[in-house]
Amino acid sequence: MKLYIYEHCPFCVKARMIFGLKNIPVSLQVLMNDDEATPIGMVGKKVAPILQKEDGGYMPESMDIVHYIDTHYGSPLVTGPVNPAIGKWLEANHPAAYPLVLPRNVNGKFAEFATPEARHYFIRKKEAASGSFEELLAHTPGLVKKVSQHLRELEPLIQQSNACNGELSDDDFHLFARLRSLTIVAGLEWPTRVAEYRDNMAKQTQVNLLTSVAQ
Ligand SMILES: N[C@@H](CCC(=O)N[C@@H](CS)C(=O)NCC(=O)O)C(=O)O
Repeated sequence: MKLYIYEHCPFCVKARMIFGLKNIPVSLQVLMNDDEATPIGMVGKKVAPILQKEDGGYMPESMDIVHYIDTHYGSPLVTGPVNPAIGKWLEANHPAAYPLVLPRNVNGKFAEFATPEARHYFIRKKEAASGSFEELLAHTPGLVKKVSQHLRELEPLIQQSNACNGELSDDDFHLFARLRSLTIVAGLEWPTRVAEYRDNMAKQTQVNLLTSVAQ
């Protein structure tokens, strides 16, 4: 199977996680960020992730990919209940996390931005929607404080370092994808239990953290 991804993309992380967790071989293919033709040719829109299944068919939507792989390859692993408090935390954290992560992505040495055209495509598109990256970066100190506070609030919600609710659930895909994105931000304070969960999930899922390119 082949999984088309962007390396910075949290939705792609969710799809990558299930392959790592189940130790299922998959070939990761990074799309250039300005390549519209390839994804449109596969699923009719410019989006990642896209799974090319063993039968040759294409499947978009990260959580559809997670559930498809989980139920079709070996015994299902994602069997635990979700905790609405995790969903609420993710929602409350997004407005502060997004403007911290977004402008840092272009300096993260990701393969999808390897050409100037691909990098400029991303900057143009995202700045049109969210404002200039320079302005977003200027808000760093306040946003780092806010997200560090969010991480403190998250700590008591994490029950185990291998499954936030004690048994692997959809929450782990959404939560680890967010925490992995946040590792590109330098200067965040990570409480011990949250850091243990982040590091253990990275190991179990075989998805790299972004600490080495943190800014
Ligand atoms: N609901 C989709 C969302 C996927 C998504 O929004 N992916 C982003 C990349 S992070 C994308 O492809 N955006 C279009 C673009 O980059 O031009 C999923 O869960 O897979």
